[in-house]
Amino acid sequence: MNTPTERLTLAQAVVKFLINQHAERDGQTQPFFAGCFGIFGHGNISGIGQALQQFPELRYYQCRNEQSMVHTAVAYAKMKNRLQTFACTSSIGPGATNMLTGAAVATINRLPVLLLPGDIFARRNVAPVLQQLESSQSQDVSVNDCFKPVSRYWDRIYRPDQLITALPEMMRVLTSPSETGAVTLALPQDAQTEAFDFPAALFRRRVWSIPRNRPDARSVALAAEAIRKAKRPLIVAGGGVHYSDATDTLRAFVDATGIPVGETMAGKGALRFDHPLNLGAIGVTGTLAANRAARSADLVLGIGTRYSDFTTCSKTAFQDPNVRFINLNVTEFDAFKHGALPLTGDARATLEELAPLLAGHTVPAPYRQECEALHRQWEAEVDRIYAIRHSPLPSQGELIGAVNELGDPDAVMINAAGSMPGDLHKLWRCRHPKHFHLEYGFSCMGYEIAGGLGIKMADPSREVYVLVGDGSYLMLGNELITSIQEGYKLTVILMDNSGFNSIGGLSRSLGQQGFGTRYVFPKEGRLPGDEAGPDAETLPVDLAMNARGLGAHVIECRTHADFVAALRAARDIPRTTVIHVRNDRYAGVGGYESWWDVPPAEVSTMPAVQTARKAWEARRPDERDFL
Ligand SMILES: Cc1ncc(C[n+]2csc(CCOP(=O)(O)OP(=O)(O)O)c2C)c(N)n1
Ligand SMILES: [Mg+2]
Repeated sequence: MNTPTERLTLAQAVVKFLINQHAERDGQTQPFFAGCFGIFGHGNISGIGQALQQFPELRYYQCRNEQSMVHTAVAYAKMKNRLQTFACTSSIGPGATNMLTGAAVATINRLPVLLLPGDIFARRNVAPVLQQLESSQSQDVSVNDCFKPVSRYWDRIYRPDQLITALPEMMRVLTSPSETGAVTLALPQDAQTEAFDFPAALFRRRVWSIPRNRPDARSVALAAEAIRKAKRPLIVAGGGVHYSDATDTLRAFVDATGIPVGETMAGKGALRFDHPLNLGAIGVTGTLAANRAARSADLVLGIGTRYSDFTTCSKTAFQDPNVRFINLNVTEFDAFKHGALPLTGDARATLEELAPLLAGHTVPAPYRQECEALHRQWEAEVDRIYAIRHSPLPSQGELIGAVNELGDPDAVMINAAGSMPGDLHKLWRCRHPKHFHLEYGFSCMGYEIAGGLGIKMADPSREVYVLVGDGSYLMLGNELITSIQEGYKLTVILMDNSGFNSIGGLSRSLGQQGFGTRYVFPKEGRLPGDEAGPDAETLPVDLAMNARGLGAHVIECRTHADFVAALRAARDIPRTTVIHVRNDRYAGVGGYESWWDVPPAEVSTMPAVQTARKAWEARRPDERDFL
């Protein structure tokens, strides 16, 4: 039989294939790849670079840093509930390894992204090529092997015809609700340019249906029975609620059953903040309401959660001796955590199956009233923190309050690392499911601005408020330029506290006086910590000037009133705007009966460390095994 073929280079075949892949769920179909981010070098310019030039249907975007372009893709995919993403192309060597951190962000957060790092020559005769890692043990080693543990699918394509089996595997993983994450296809520089007669069918329009898998029927019946018997059930809503587009179904389930909800970092926004049974953030960065409810819950319904230590307060959150877990999760691995009754399936489909079996059932009335009272008390606490007017420098909590109350209510707020994730988890009032975008699986400093760009690209109709600390800004702020280049306006709120404040606080709690967390000059060969007080000589860093230098419109603020005015002014500025505000390093938001296991040194000559160790030893026995 004569099958029609098309003669293309390996790289052209990859690009042509990507253009023809679509994803469908609930009857809605869209191209799976919205474009390709890239930085060219000798490892991809004549391969993928040439192919992108030849096939402009896959729009190419120039970025500043390979790590940040993966962040942009990941944030885009999160905004799109994993139904769409980007490809990222890099050269070989450092361009490739720059993407490693981004790959880990994608895989840990279960968000799809396709990485196409260039690789060393397949034909080998000219080795070692520029940027090649040599190994005396094997010629089949390159830096791209480092992607293996952070990729859900990894392949190296030495010959064009290998694409015929690799590309469909890549798509299966990227569109799988349970397996998705980073996919890496390492593409040797020479092989990218080699031609082959590909079967034309490889390039047919293909639609990948994203299923809503149903859980085992008997397990659903057992779950309903357990929920009916429970006196103090609690829902832990995770990112899976969003990815499955189950927020409306969850609200109906909560309204019908009266079961209260605590939200994880990825799950926040699953319910509107003012729902009377929304207890808000749960865990280390949780509210008093959710943490109290967790402590005495006798049944926990984990929906789309990985149960990270931040959610479980390092396994101390749930203290009822007989507490049991039911996990609704599309990933079997997560569904089985905490010795749970696993309901392995799509969150929305599973809630739909569970709801009819609970018809007429509600939690005991006194429990519901208790939870509603906790919710109201928590809202009063947020009001209190929003109303603080700290001086001379404002507190972070009041600034967050201003963004929440004066910012566009349809906006998306993005953040990832530092002291803000905890404050935002507690204080941010979600008015719609996408209002709160936290990357807290990897909590990667530098995700904020690059990710903000991805959000804006995913939904240009929304305002995007990028909340970024000075440390994160310095680590990876340069995609400001890309946002200006491509006309995607961001409002960046640069919270400057002259250092790594979150780790400063952690350091103090460990008896270590903020060592290594302030931006100050060394004194007598040592970096001063908090013990130096205001005497330490600060660094001449001007981040506002830096942002201006990158092309952003910059508004500098000193007071809360300045900040309010800046937020209003920023709404009317069409270009990416950076609002620079200094805040007080010590005016933080407290913890609410939560705990996080960070062990202080077991032996030390520092008395404060010894004290911290004793306090830690007293809490450790609260950690539970759920067997
Ligand atoms: C890439 C990366 N490196 C290190 C850390 C550890 N870390 C967490 S928060 C933080 C400091 C963040 O500083 P900044 O952005 O200024 O926020 P602040 O803590 O001052 O609010 C560090 C170093 C991290 N999360 N990510
Ligand atoms: Mg800081």
